[in-house]
Amino acid sequence: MEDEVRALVLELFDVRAVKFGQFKLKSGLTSPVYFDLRVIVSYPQLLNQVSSLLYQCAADAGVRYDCVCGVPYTALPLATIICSTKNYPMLIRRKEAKDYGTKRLIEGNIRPGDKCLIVEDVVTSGSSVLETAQVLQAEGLKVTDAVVLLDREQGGGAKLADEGVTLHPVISISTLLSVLLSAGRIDQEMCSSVERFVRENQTFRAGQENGSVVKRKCEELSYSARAALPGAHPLAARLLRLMEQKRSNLCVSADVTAAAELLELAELLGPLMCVLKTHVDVLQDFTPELRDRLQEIAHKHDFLLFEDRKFADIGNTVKHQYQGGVYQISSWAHIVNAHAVPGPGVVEGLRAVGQSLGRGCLLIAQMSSQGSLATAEYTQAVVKMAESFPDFVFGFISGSKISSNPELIHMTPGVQMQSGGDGLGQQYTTPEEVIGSKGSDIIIVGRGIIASEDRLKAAEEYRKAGWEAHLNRLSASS
Ligand code: 5BU
Repeated sequence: MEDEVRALVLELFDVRAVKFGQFKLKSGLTSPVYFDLRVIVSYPQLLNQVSSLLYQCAADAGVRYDCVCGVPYTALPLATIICSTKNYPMLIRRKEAKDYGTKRLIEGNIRPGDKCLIVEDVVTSGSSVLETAQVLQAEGLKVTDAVVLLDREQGGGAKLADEGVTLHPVISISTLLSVLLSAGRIDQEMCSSVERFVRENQTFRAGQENGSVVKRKCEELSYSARAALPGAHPLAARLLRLMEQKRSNLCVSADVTAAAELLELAELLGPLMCVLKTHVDVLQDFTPELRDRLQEIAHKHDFLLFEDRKFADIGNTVKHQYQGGVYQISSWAHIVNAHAVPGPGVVEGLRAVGQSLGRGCLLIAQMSSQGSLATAEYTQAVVKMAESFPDFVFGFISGSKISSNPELIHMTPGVQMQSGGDGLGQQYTTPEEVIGSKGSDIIIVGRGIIASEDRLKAAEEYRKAGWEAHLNRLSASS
């Protein structure tokens, strides 16, 4: 297969499926190499050649399977050719977020218990393959192997192995570089620059500690390191910086009904929190002066204001709800949140108002309440939606870390010192669990503080618990 791989690398270079230069990636990073394998559909022979090598790669590794599924979209024609020439049944994974909930996620004849081989064009972090594997597994299929044309060797193989999926690459980036270098298509300088990029942009690695395999996510960075990432939203960067300075990942949910009490809380707890979360529509005496005072106190104690409005309408309506009405939320709240249920229009409407004001939005990917209808597929679709609005969406409301992108912030409600519930569906998890085990960034605490006799003391206890859990997580990953 070696000669065939060599010939294929040169061909991919010649049709510009592999490019060298300076490319801005979705993550905000600038990469010296870029793979655009979509172009191969224009070259039927190349398409056949790639498919045949993918099939051969699985065969050489002794992988046995009953059906094949390509990761949408570039790998779809590759999986089709393998299935049609080698006589395997194919499954198609739907990717359209708008279809979640109403249409099947997998098309084709699913026979639970069958083993499905995943086909992919390029693997970086492994998350697309993993998502497809999880959707297939949710339908009762077994997924243990994936074949990929090109492995960027940035940690995807290790991440997938960690999840029980073995990755079989036809071409690794090191092979690609050495073939192109020896054929004179790139020079040593370019080769070294790509090697450095790969080394410095690892997304996952597994290490040995005390004889047991310990998972280490390389994105386990301090808040200030995350603030300095090139793709961080300015509001996220500001929040991460102030969290580090104040040693606080505590968001206080000030669910009170009197304006004076809200201001009192903001003043009292200001030094301890990074965010003050409000529900202004439960106040019986909201006034424009309250807005101004809140902003002054937020400025004085350096925290952000988050109106937990949970927008969930069409773009045009949320635009008015955000900007106008009695509360004029966009004029004072640094952060708002939105349900993804209406589709991307809800974010587009909010962004039209908030982006120029430097505001940011969190998408609600999971809720803390019992019986929440947010399924794993829904949450995945929300992550995708967030990724498509990096200039406005800077994170999630979720129970745990749902995106490995360190530029995105996870905030978790339903936090109290003791786990349990409130009798109305709320479910509580402890700060240690939320930050330490679930990998979230910020704890949102309401009644744990507000219903306490000594609010200041309670807030300090939550701040300390959240901060220590963060420090422990950092030291466990270093
Ligand atoms: P609690 O008193 O800590 O239970 O208050 C939690 C706050 O977080 C409250 O304002 C809720 O409206 C808010 N919240 C939540 O509890 N769960 C969710 O999934 C979301 C918001 Br989204």
